[in-house]
Order: sequence, then C-alpha cells, then structure tokens
Amino acid sequence: MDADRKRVLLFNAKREKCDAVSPHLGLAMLSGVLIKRGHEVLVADYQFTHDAPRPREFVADFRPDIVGVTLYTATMKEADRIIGEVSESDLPIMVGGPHATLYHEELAKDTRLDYIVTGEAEDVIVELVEGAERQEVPMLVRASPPDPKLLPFPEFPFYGRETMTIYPMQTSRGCPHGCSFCAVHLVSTRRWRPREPEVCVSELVRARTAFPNLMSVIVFDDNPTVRKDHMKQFLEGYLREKLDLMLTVINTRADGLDEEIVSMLRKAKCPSIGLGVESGCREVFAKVGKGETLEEIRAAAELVKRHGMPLSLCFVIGLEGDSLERTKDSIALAKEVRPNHIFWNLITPFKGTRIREWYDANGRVFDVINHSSYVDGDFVCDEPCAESPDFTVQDRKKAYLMAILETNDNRLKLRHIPRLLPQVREHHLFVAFLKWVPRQMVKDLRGLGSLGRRTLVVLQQEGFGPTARKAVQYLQPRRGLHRQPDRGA
Ligand code: B12
Ligand code: SF4
Repeated sequence: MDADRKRVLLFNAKREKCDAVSPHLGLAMLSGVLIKRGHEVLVADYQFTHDAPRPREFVADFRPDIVGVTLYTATMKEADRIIGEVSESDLPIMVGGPHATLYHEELAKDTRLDYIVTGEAEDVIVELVEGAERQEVPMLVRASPPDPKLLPFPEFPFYGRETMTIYPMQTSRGCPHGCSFCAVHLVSTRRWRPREPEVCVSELVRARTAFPNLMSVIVFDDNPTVRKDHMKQFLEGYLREKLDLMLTVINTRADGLDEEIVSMLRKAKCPSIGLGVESGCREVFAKVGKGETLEEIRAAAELVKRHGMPLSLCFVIGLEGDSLERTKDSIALAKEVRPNHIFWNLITPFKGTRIREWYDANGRVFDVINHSSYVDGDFVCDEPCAESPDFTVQDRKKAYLMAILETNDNRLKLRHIPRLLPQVREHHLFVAFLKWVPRQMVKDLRGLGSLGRRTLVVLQQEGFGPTARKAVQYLQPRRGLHRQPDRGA
C-alpha cells in the first residue's frame, strides 16, 4: 500500500436515549476532503448506528494511523469513553467540533489528546492527518472557516451506511445574528457563506442514485434563509429534479419566510416549519437580540398555518431576566399561536455566549458538561444547570412542568403520568394537570383515528409494500423534528 496513504478512523458519540436522525455531516465533510486526497476513512457514528462495534474493535480491525473524535458538550461523557478506549492503542488522537471549539482550554489538560482543532476543519485536516504523531501535550490548531463553494461533496464511509434513509446537507454556513444563547458564531462564524444552489441540487441528485433507500433530506444550515432568493433558487432546482424525497429545512427564522418560500417548502413535502420564539415576554425577548420582533414571529406563524403546514415553536426557559412569572407570557403566546409541535428547553449557558457572561455576573452556572436541556423520548429532562436570584432551580422546574402541561407538548403522553405525578404534587400544579389529562385523551384518540384512516386509504390505493414504506416515512420526520430545539440549548 502507498506509504503516504493514511487510514483515518473518525467517531461520533451517541447521546443516551437519543435515536439517530442522519449521519454526522461534519465527519462526512471531512471524509470528503480526505478521500479526495487519497486517504482511507472509516466513520463510526454511534448516533447513526447504535449497535456499531466498540471503539477498540474498530481500532483492531481497521488499524488506523490516526483517530478523530467529534465533540459536543451534551455528549462528552460518551465521547470520553471513546477517547479512553482508543488511547489504549497509543495512536495520535485529534478532536474537533463545537465542544472542542468552545472548551479547548479545559481539554488542553487531557494528555490522551494530541490535537485539539477549533472551528471548521476542512482546510487543515489533510495537513493534520499527513503529519500526525503523538504529542507530549495537546497541540491547539485553530482552523480558518473555508469557503463552502470550494469544498468537495461529503462522503459517507460510515459503518452501517446501507441503512441511510436521511441525507444531511447544507446550503450555507454561518449566521449574522447574535442571539444571546447561541454558540454558532464561535463554530461557524457570523459570516454567512452560501453554496451555489445548483451545486446543492446536483449533490442531491448524486445522493439519490448513491443511496437507493433514501427517503428524506434535512438541510442543516445555521440560518438557511439569510438571503431568501438563495433559498428560492435552491428550492426551484430541488422541485425541478422531482427527487421524490421529503425535504426538511431546520433553523428557519420568521424574517426568512414569505409566501413563496412556504409554498415551495410545502411542495417539497417539508413535514413542518419551525420557528424559534425563545420567550413571549417582551423584556426577555428584547435581551435575546434576535434581530426580529414578536410581531414578525406571530405573522410568520400565521403564514405557515395559512399554507396548511404544521408549525413548531421553540422556547427557552431561563434567558436573561426570565422568571417563573415571565414564563407565563411565553405560555400565553404559545396558547395564542397554537402550534402543532412545541419545544420547551431549559437554558444551557455555553462558554463564550452572552448569556453565559450574564449568568457569571448575575447568577450561577452548574456543570454544563454532558448536560442537555432536551427532553428524550421518554420524557426525562435534565435538572436545570443554571440559576439566578429571580429564577431559582425550583422555580425553573415548576416553569418547565407548567409549560409542557399547559401547552400540550406533543412528546408528553398519558403513559408519563406515573412519572409526572410526584412533580405535579411537589409544584402544586394539580389544576394544570387535571386540565391536561382529558385534552391528551382526546388528542390520542384523534391521532389514532387519523393514522388509521390514512393507512386505509394508502393500503387501498397502493397495496401493502408501499404502505409499509410510507409508514416508515411518516415516522421519520417526527423523529427528526424532535431534534429541532438545538438552537435553544
Ligand atoms: C444541525 C445541528 C444539529 C442537528 C444534527 C447534529 C449533528 N450531530 O449532526 C441536530 C438537530 C440533531 C442537533 C442536535 C443537537 N444540537 Co445541534 N446544531 C446543529 C447545527 C445548526 C449545525 C451542525 C452541522 O451540521 N454543521 C455543519 C458541519 C459541517 O459542521 P460540524 O459538524 O460542526 O463539523 C465541522 C467542525 O465542527 C469540525 N469538526 C467536527 N468534528 C470534528 C472532528 C475532528 C477530529 C476534527 C479535526 C474537526 C471536527 O470540522 C467539521 C467540518 O467543518 C449546529 C450549529 C453549528 N454551527 O455548529 C448546532 C449545534 C452544534 N448544536 C448544539 C446543541 C446544543 C445541540 C443539542 C445538544 C441540542 C439539544 N438541546 O438537544 C443536540 C445534541 C447534539 C448531539 N450530538 O447529540 C450546539 C452545540 C454546542 C456545544 N457546546 O456542544 C450548536 C453549536 C448550536 C448552539 N446551540 O449553539 N444539532
Ligand atoms: S440562534 Fe439562530 S439566528 Fe440566532 S444567532 Fe444562532 S443561528 Fe443565528
């Protein structure tokens, strides 16, 4: 074998109780660059393939020259286990991703690591891999953001890639806004960097052929509609190709929607449109610095509903100046707008964000490592990881419970009652609970009825095989949507 050809093994940790959506896009992008250069890559993405072999088995079978691990604050416990197993083999280890970017100073103490890469790594990965050797102490590599127009298509040398039904892609990177809770500017900068819409479409045409089981595409941009004409050009091309895939665009903002975009998304079988509200309290909302107004959000929500598209709203509890009382304004807004899905998140103040600075000066942040505000499929939410004098931990828990009960969070089911009851008792939320139970019963019955009717229609028209396929499709976007509140964390 060519001595210059390196074998690169990349890992993404699985988050406990969190089902996969799609293969990790960042690792697919790095694979694209490395494969183009002639290196051999294998990706073990436990988020995508839950039952993949243990890291030490991958190391023994693949015999890599270097190992890379992508890091998120929410999955550090699992990532740490991977690093532990890999480091038994004395191979050079590089880490990158959002957590490595935000928390590189803390990671620098970990001598199992050799390279800590901050930012988007496409322009440094080849040099790193080709020159990799073990280091006394981890070396910090600050990557400059590449121009996405110049990058090759992602590649998917993922373990278990045959099962790939969802294709991840980006039409742009970066976001010019400065929301207080968001870490995007640290990872992918405030400079919005678009790709050519036609190139994005040709990537999908290639993907359709390469992955025959593909059912949907998710656009994972930081902010996909900074320039509406860009999104329209992409959607036009997408619809023209008649790819017969469902297209989900996440992280949409109210000011990025108009009649044409919503109508095109509908035609592209987009299963729902999400909007980040963050807070319904004017004072709290203003301090987020979203660069849009609550009125714009109300209007965009109306627009989505007028087009008959399911709407999801995302709120964050615990933003600057928030309190139990002020959470009631968010609940009131949610009740007024009546979205089809709603996501309530408890704030996680990441290092480097404005909300973190506020907490450092005005409150307290507990350990955020491995913390996730996100509620898993079984409806368990992590404890609040921050508090302020006006919003104690107890009040935050009460605010959260009040919010999910009063606004019918879709993930909340009757089977959660045994788990909910002690909390309802603790926070004296009996009235909210007693109102929720009958509403939920009606909802469950309606849901069952409509699912049954839809199944019968498809069964009569298309037979058993296509019906089964559609049933899977029907479930997939719902699972995808459950991952939408990342911006609120
Ligand atoms: C799409 C997205 C999601 C998707 C998919 C995530 C995925 N794993 O693919 C979904 C919706 C599932 C999701 C979920 C969550 N997300 Co999210 N998500 C994003 C978003 C908007 C874009 C990510 C993306 O695909 N970028 C494009 C690719 C190309 O970039 P990348 O993956 O970062 O990879 C590049 C670099 O990081 C680096 N790199 C990455 N890995 C490695 C490894 C090595 C070895 C090297 C050298 C380099 C390297 O090079 C890559 C190529 O440029 C980011 C925002 C952002 N800009 O980071 C938030 C973001 C990453 N998410 C965030 C959060 C908090 C979450 C959740 C915890 C939310 C929640 N409460 O549930 C969950 C948990 C994620 C998990 N892994 O379990 C935070 C992460 C902060 C942190 N400190 O970790 C971000 C930064 C947004 C924010 N709130 O500020 N998310
Ligand atoms: S939350 Fe969204 S709009 Fe706000 S800064 Fe982050 S990416 Fe941009």
